[in-house]
Amino acid sequence: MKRLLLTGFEKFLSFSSNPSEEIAFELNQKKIGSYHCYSVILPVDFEKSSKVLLQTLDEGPFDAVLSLGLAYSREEISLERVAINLIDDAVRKDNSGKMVEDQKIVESAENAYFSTLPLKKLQKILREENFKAEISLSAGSYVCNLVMFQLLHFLNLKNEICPAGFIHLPPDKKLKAESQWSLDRLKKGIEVIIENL
Ligand code: PCA
Repeated sequence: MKRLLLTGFEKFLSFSSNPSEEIAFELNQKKIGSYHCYSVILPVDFEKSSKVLLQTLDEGPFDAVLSLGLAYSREEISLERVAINLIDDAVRKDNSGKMVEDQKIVESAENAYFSTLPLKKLQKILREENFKAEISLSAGSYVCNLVMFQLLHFLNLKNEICPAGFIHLPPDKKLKAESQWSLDRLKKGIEVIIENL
């Protein structure tokens, strides 16, 4: 069976939970479509997130890699198209209390990488199944973008060609009362994505 690495993030800032962590945790060791899922929860930390991710990728190869994170202000499942070689957040500290502004993620690397997930196909299938889904042109410049960039940079260096990318999740109802999403519905959306990679 094919192997899929699924990453989520621990809680950060003042949020009481992170749906990406809960979903990665619940799908760990599950068989979905043609994949067996292996989940890892990443720290929301500019340094440690990359370390844990790269160590895990070294234990590969994986046939697909899906990274998940929370985008508190978004309302749809956001299929991220591009990761940029930049950390720049003048407002948000990471979980170690560190703030980073205007810094490259990997000095010698490309400025950006595109997701290798079949974004258009995934958006179409999600919408057909009544999940609100958008293709996003920015994963931000905080820890999620950093992880997406490190993931695509690693695969590029190793010449590993597989579906890989990042998905931002909207908050679930437990996290934001006005949200249209239950955690279960978000999880179902991720399962639909995995089934169609
Ligand atoms: N979301 C943050 C980092 C961790 C997470 O779940 C982000 O969008 O960068």
